[in-house]
Amino acid sequence: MSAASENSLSVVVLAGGVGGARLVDGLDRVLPAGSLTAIVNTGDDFEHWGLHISPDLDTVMYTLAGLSPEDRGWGIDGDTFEVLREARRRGVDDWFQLGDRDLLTHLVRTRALGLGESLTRTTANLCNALGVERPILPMSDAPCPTSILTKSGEELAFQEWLVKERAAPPVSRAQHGGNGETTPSVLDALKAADLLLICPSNPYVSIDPILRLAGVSEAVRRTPTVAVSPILNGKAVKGPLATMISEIGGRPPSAEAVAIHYEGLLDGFAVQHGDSFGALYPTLETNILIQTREDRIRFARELIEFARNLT
Ligand code: FO1
Repeated sequence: MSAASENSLSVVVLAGGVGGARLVDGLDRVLPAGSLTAIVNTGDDFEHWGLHISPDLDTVMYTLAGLSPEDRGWGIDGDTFEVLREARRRGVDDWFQLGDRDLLTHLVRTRALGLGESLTRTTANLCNALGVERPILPMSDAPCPTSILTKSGEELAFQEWLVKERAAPPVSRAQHGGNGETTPSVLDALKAADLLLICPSNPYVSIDPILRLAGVSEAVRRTPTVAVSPILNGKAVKGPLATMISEIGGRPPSAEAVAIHYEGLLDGFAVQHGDSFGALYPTLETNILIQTREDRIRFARELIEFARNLT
């Protein structure tokens, strides 16, 4: 990496939901103002109750605002579910749990998008209202819906597969729709980046949707890039990734399997103690479980130090 000091490093993070949000939160507390940008997956976005829901953008936004529940990761801590209860009572779709306070985010977003505002601008306004100062950029302003092709040949919208079907149908592959375009804000952030970090998010449904957009993988190849493994000692911290690696990748879940998926893109990799596998690039082997705020800050410091020392 260039001789840029920690103080002047421009860091761009590619992030999915909960794992991404936790790493961004740690970095947010360690890096100086103006040096961190999160590019967030919108492949999970969908319409529900006529509202535009952006689960990953909201998870990162609520986490940086200090509003995320520690246990669940998504939604707002302490939220109530009166509207959901009423939906259930009236026989309205209730498989996706929207909290009462969380609902306001989707209402405001849907109204703004309906008035022709971009998702980038709408997200910035939602973040400002919650006091979140770091830029959170949607990967695209255009719809890029992820769908899951199951082994039985069915195609399910991502949230239907994940939440409604509880990720039960075995997966043949993830499909990424849309026009493949990112945004000028994303391209500017990538151009200015001294360091790219790939969060401990699901490679198939959180990171690949970002990497496939025009100009992104080229930026990853020209910029020092470090990924953090979303698999720790053979298990995913959250979600269906371990099973997906077996089903899509055809190998047992491991940090190495994730590194193979990112082949040709990485200059460094952070793995859990005991998960090193003789990679050809430097590996940071430490405690990468970042559930508590203390762990997020400790790990963010270790990761930045590691990345700065890459040659
Ligand atoms: N995940 C669930 O498993 N069940 C839910 O009912 C659910 C509701 C929900 C509401 C708002 C939101 O922003 C996220 C929500 N999530 C829910 C999480 C989310 O859909 C997924 O974890 C992400 O898409 C994966 O990154």
